[in-house]
Amino acid sequence: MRPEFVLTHVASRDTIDLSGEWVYSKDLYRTGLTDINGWVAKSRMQRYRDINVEAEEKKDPNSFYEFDMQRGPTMEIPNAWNSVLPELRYYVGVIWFQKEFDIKPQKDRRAFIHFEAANYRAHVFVNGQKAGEHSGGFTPFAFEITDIIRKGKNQITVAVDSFHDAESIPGSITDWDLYGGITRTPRIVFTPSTFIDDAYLQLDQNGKMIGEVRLNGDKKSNQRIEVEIAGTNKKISVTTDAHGKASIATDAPDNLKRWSPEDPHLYKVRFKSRTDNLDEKIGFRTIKTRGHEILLNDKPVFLAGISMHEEEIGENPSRNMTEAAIRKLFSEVKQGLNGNYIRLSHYPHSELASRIADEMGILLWSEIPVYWSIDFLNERVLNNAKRMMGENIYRDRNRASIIIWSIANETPVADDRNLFLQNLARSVRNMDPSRLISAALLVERKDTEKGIEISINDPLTNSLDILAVNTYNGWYGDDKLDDLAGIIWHTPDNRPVILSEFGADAMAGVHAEGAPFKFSEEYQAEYYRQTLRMADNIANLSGMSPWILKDFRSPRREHPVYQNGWNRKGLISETGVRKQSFDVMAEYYKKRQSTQH
Ligand code: GCB
Repeated sequence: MRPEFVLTHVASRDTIDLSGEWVYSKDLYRTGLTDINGWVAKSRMQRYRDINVEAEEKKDPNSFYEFDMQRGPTMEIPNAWNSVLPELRYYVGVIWFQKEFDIKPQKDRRAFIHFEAANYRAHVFVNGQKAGEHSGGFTPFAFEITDIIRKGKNQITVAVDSFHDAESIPGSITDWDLYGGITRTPRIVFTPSTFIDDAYLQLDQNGKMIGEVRLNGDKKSNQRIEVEIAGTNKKISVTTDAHGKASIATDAPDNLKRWSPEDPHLYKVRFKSRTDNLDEKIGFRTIKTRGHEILLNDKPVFLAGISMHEEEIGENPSRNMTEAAIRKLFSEVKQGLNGNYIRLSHYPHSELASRIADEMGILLWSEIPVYWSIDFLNERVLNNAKRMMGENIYRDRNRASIIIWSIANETPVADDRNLFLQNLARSVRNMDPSRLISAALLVERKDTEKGIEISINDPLTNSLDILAVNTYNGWYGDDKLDDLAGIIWHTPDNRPVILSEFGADAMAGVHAEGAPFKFSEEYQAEYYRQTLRMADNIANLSGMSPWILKDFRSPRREHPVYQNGWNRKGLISETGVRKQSFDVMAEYYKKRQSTQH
């Protein structure tokens, strides 16, 4: 499941950042990709051709084109097109993007085109030639273009298709915005001809240092690799095998300072080979479970968290998550809510987000969008899911902040689904045995003479380290807020349980004078108070990530007074205004903190 090119810490490489203005062209019927009969597209439609249409038209009066990727409108990249123009708000289909860039050739240097993310499928062409294709909207991909590039002007063209078909992950209906486009940074990346493609170093669950280095190129085998951890006197030296791989398994340096939310210490780590060096900043911590407890550096930790979509604060977000935008949201969690944990929902967020969490001392859950219903019987879908997890894991396995890989959200129990997810869990454990595996599960509810009883009855639990559940009593369904504190939860004591979601909509500024009504801030705040009373009665609860930090765009939410395309379960509004429930959570976590020490 390892991507062909990992390009660990790609931003530290010699790169050309392709962010900025790109020309674009809509192509609802995909005529630039295929003809009406499914054959190769008509040449007058092929947006990726290595030509200047205006010049061609001048040269030959009989020339005929139905596109022009030089004189078209432009769009700022990275960006989701849905927010850029009102007519693209609900556009689902292909948009072509093109940009030119200059290259000075250098001997013995390889070149790649790398995208941090494009939603959902990307067809990539360089100088008129196909470089590759990728599906999955939230993980990076790269293609080698060493033999396609030329001296001087080069041209890159990408068809981004936001349509989700029967094999897509997620499927076609979600509770978040469609957000098509090149949503994270695209780059040209240069490397030596044999380079360090993949390098990681972490502590395993027992505090031993483990890692791996992979070289790519002609001279990959039998090279000495040295790893330096600045400020320690540890010397690690390993040699690559015939596949260019070297594994690390050694004692941690004496006095190694452990990374934690209270003291997020990062070491400068340098991986050195004869042909290439790679610099990383890495925190070292252990994460494991003991019975119902989660142990961070061998001490029980309560995950005081919140869920978050990848959407910046503002009236018209476009998934353009700059460093400042991420820091603003993360500070609301760490400083505002007194939290130590974020559920990055419902898909892998950017590499930058997990790097900033490393720096700020925030624990993370990262998941792929195996969400609601997908085709669990289809082996290609399973392979897609494994590949996506791989792209996330190989990108982020140096991040101390990430402690949980989650494989699914609210997938109804059924044989096909169980087999699919058990298989996926095994694959994740093989790829990364040092972290914990979870999934957001549905619960079983029974009304008995004792009252409302909730239990987790899911065969998947045996494959998981942490049981996470989403619960919405008091918002969805008929339960009253007064019922919540009395709900009886049955949880196993051999595994930690966390509440991966609970929440209620409220529109900031809407207040109830008398009895709280749904969508008022008072109702949401009371919902939080009562749900927290319920949570305090759940034996062995090890953490929570209420739904959600900020109101977010969702085409499913169209109440004309309160929603208008926004899911309003945020503790802050889309423009960052804190609702009453924000203070309820902040107080709760403050109290939790003071009882933990
Ligand atoms: C859920 C989903 C989440 C939704 C949320 C809601 O259970 O996991 O994606 O947005 O409920 O607001 O209903």
